Amino acid sequence: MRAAFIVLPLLALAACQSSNSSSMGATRDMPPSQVRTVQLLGPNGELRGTASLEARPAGLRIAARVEGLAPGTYAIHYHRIGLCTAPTFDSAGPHFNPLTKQHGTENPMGPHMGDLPNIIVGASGKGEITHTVDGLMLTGGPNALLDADGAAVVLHAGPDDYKTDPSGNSGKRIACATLGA
Ligand SMILES: [Cu+2]
Repeated sequence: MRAAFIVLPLLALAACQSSNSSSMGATRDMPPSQVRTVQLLGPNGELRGTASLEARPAGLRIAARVEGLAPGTYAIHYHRIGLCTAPTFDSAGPHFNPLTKQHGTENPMGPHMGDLPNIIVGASGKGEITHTVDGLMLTGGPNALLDADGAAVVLHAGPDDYKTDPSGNSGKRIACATLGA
């Protein structure tokens, strides 16, 4: 029952975005779905990128873009709490991990549902990923990212090694986006 109240405004949001998000492939060839676009902000509120999340039947798809970064490899994850308090963003808590696994797609005891592939940033200072986490939902069910305390998308200073629990040795948190409940 609770999901019904949440889905309606999201459908309106998805409709608004369909006119200008074709490059993200967010709504093409699909029934209306839950889409959310959020901004990744640094410790001083500077824009570091955007993330568009789309709930699909198979799972949750993310299309994330970053900009204004030094060339390198940057970890990005879903974290458990929808609170981005600068400058450390520790407020976002650990990775979203409803199945109580260890971290990393290369960890035999992993991965977290919040684990995502690294973003590679080239000389332009920009980078992007698209990725779907199977079984992850925005709302509804035990694996819903948007539980009572929401969730966050967090960008890290370094690469995720995909195996070191609990955070892939990915370094400090350099940008954060709140996903409200
Ligand atoms: Cu993280």
